[in-house]
Amino acid sequence: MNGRIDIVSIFPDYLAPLSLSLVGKAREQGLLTIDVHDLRRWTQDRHRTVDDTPFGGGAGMVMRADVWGQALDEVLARSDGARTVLVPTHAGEPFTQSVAEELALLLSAGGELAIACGRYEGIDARVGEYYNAQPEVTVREVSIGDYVLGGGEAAALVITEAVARLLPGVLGNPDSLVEESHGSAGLLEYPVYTKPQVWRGLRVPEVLLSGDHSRIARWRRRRSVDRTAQRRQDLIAAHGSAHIRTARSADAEAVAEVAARTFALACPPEMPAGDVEAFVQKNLGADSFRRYLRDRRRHVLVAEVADAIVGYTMLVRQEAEDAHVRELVGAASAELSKCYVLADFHGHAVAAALVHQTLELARKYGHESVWLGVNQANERAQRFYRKQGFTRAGERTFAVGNRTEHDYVMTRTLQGA
Ligand code: JBK
Repeated sequence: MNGRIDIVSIFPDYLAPLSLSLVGKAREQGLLTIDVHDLRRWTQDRHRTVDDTPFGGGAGMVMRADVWGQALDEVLARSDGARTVLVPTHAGEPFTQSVAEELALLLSAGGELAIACGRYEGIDARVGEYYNAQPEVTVREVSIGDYVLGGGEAAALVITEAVARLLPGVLGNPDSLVEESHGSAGLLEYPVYTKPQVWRGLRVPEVLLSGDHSRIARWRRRRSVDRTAQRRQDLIAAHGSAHIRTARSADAEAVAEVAARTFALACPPEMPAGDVEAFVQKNLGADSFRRYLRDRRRHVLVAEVADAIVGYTMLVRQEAEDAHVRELVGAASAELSKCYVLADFHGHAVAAALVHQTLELARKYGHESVWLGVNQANERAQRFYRKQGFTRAGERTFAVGNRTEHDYVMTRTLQGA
């Protein structure tokens, strides 16, 4: 059924863009009816007054309940059944995609949406209270964002566009709706590219030209998750805890990428970048991980957020090669050889969940303890491992390039791990 939106404003011309583009086309095709009304039509006095000074004092003016009452009585009488009155206001509940979906559902079921655009300091609060108490009328105060506007009109444009494009038949290609509501839900979009392949010396990422659809999907997911983590930590938190699982051979590239991005974080700041890079190339490339993943004495766990790998651990279940370490930790100790989490996911309990599962695994394999080496300069990591129950057992040296790095050896017994 065809939806209907009535918008009431003292600046009806402000809503003129609703004749353009997607919404304009939907109206032309009869998929949606939008009527814009001038609030002053319902004023009684010669000056067509819509506002007055606030009771209790204070700056600015408040829109009068009697004028709004006349307007909404008439507008809401045009339909029966379910009606929602939206009042865009800075003080409203967040207007989100899920609110847009609810409203689209209301409209496609033949319900009516009225949008009351306030100006000045807002509308007398009794208006919302009164209409919300009417049977089959719901009043919702909504905010499109945490910034100050001059009135509700710009918000009404935003809301109308967000709702209209969800109505059946409005979008030419409903695939984009399906994509929005599935896998990528709650993540920001990945970056997109089109021709030309090289523009001002900038190339389109090679993977997008590869024709390898699963690699492309993984790359896009990775970029979505990275962007979301960089720009919207709130959305990452809403995804809940990371999912921990054993890595499989197909994960080698993704784990290597996390390794390359995190290894430098664990190195002392004065270490030459070339040494870090060479170490990553030699020990942390996709080929190394393919080898690690085949090695039965090694066990790699990965942490995923929204299906992208954001951290990993590697448990090495063999006696320590370094005789000095072997003496410190004993022969029955397994090595937590790697524990890395992308910087944007620190503080999300990802590392703690990884370590917990890794210790659990070592215990199941029958090890008495787990040991690790951590750079003496990396206090953040030491603090983290202490919190996970590791204590300092001694020191060791460790070669990266031509430099000798000084590590602490930390251990944790597995009783009750
Ligand atoms: C704001 O919907 N809003 O977000 C809104 C409506 C009217 C005035 C405002 O300042 N933010």
